[in-house]
Amino acid sequence: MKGIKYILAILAIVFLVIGLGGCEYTYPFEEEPNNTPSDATFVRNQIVKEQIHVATDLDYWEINLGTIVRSSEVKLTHLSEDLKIMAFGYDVNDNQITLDGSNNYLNSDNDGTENELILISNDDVVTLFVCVEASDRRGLPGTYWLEHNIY
Ligand SMILES: [Ca+2]
Ligand SMILES: [Ca+2]
Repeated sequence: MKGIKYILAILAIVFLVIGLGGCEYTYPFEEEPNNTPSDATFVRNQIVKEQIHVATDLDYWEINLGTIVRSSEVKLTHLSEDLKIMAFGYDVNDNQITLDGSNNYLNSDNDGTENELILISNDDVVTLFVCVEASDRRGLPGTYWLEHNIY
C-alpha cells in the first residue's frame, strides 16, 4: 500500500513538471508543430483555447464543414494580445476556392484585443483552413479562443 502511494506521488510530480515545463502543451487541443496547412490541427470542438506562444508562431487549424453547410463563421475571442486570423477553403474535390473577389483567403485583423470574425458564405466550402498569428501591428504572442459555427 505504501509502495502504491509512493508511485502515485512520483507520477503526480512528473505530470506537474511536464505541465509547467511545456507551457504550449498545457492547452489541451493544439498539436504543435502546426505552422503550415499540411500540419494543421484537426478541430474536434466548437471552441478550442490555444496560444501563439512566440511572436513567430503560426497556428493552422483544419475544420471539416461537411457538404450540407450553407454558411459558416470562425471567430477569435478572449484575446490576451492583438492577434489576427485568416481562412481559406477547399471544395469536395479538394480544389481551393476563391473566397473574396480575386483573393483565395479571407482575413480579420481588428485593433487590440477586439474579437476577430470571418463569415464564409460560399456553400462549396467543405474544408476550411484557419491560420492564427500575431498581428503586424504589435507582433506579440497571446492566448485566444477559436470558435466556429455552421448554419
Ligand atoms: Ca501555438
Ligand atoms: Ca504553431
